[in-house]
Amino acid sequence: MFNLKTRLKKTRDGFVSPLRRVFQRGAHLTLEDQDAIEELLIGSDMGVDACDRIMDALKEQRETSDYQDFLRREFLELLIENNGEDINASATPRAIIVIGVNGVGKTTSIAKLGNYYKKNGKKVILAAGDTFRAAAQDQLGLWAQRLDIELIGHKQGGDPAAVAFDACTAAKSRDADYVIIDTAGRLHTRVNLMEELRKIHRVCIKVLGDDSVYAYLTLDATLGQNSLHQAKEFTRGIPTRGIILTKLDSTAKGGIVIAIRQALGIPVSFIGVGEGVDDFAPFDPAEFVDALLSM
Ligand SMILES: Nc1nc2c(ncn2[C@@H]2O[C@H](COP(=O)(O)OP(=O)(O)OP(=O)(O)O)[C@@H](O)[C@H]2O)c(=O)[nH]1
Ligand SMILES: [Mg+2]
Repeated sequence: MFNLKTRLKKTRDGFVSPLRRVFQRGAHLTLEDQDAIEELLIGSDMGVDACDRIMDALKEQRETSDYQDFLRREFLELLIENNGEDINASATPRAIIVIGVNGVGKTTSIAKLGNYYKKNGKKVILAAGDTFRAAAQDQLGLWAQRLDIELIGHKQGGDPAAVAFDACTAAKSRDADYVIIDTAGRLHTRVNLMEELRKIHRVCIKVLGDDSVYAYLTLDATLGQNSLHQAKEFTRGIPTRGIILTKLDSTAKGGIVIAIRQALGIPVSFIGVGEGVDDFAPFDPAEFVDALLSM
């Protein structure tokens, strides 16, 4: 298992350490200190609302000696409880449609998620639903082979909804727990893409029922605030249970975790902290905040 504190090094160095230095300047915060804190909070990509909330709380706080507790409490409050999925819930198979713009890490995250479920004793099937990009199926196929997980795919240019249908049907007949469906991040037009995703969703529901189909939206932590706007478009029309936040190891702006929760109202369910299949874990707010703030 990776060390989360080490993986968050960029955010710790670029955001938390400078923040700590401001708090340690003196027993009381000057106006100048407050400005510096505000600038660091905004710079972490946590969003204006979250920053305002912390600054308001800060102004009531007179002493700086317990800043560590203060930050922990404020960050955790903004992340609130994580309603991640219960992998022991009984109704299976479940279909997970992994959506998000191109390059954010969907295919890699599918391999990681499949590996995670498999390690937890679940039977998994992967579906190569990105039939648009030429190498997409091969990429997922390599992961499937390496992880010894069954892959359902058609030829390139085929109908992704047909792939999803076959995968869900296979999952049902083989008594699998999860079918995880890859999708294209880009088509000729945005409208086409959203239509295609909704069609995949409808087909899965037809085979497995309403309650057993949901999406995980993949977001790239290095893209920051910009990606949140696009995210809203993706989640329209497809029930999105959670966010898979990738590349947290590659950004100094880990505050984005807080902005996501605030802006989308969807919890971060899993985080990616590297390119390897094990560089992945369910998101635990307390563990995250502790790794961020620990000395
Ligand atoms: N550092 C780091 N790199 C990651 C992480 N997740 C994915 N990547 C890398 O991001 C790149 C893109 O990943 P893909 O999984 O191909 O992304 P995708 O969303 O499927 O891309 P398209 O299929 O083109 O839409 C690859 O080089 C991955 O290794 C992560 O958590 N950390
Ligand atoms: Mg892909």
